[in-house]
Amino acid sequence: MELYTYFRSSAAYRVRIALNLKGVQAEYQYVHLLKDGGQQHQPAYQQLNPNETVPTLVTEDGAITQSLAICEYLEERYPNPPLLPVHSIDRAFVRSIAQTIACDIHPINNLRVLQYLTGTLGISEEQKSQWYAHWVQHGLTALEALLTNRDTTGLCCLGDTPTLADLCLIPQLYNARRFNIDLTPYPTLVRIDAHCQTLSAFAEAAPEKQVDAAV
Ligand SMILES: N[C@@H](CCC(=O)N[C@@H](CS)C(=O)NCC(=O)O)C(=O)O
Repeated sequence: MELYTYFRSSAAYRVRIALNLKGVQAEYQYVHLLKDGGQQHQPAYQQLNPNETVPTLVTEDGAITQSLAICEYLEERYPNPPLLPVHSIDRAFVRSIAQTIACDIHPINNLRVLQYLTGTLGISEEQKSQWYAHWVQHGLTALEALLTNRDTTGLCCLGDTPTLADLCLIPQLYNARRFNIDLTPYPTLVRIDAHCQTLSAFAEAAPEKQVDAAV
């Protein structure tokens, strides 16, 4: 298998954690999102992923785009350890956390959206930061409320073992820190992040640990 990845991509970071947790080997192919005008726009990569985003996982069964679809594929092909809990209500909760991040927070703060705001629409860097902060704070506030004082919240978003929810949360917090967002209002999220960082599957997937971080 091959994973097309970029060290700072939070969507690729989710998949790197999933692969590590499941102990599945994949050869990393690096797509630099800024170099050469963005290597995600090059024709060869565009053929693989017409959406021009990372990650893409190339499997023996074909190429898969979209990080959540990739994680669900890995879950079905390599069920142990599971990324989703047993009970339907718990599975729905885990997916709701994952989708709050992957569908609501991340897409409007993605690189190309921020580039469109500052480039095509001509807003200032300060306004861009305001946009980012507004939407990420809105999303993190919702997540904190969903996870605080809930009896299923443990060391992780659901219980004490990582699920798809944590795979999405930890990269999103990395991204928020990179944009200098104050995380003090989100003590539950910060606590879960601190725990997950102690797990090698998460630590090894971190942006600064990636080969392309040094390039
Ligand atoms: N919903 C997609 C999002 C993928 C995505 O937006 N990836 C970003 C990096 S985190 C990207 O490749 N951006 C390229 C760009 O904005 O030009 C997924 O979960 O895979």
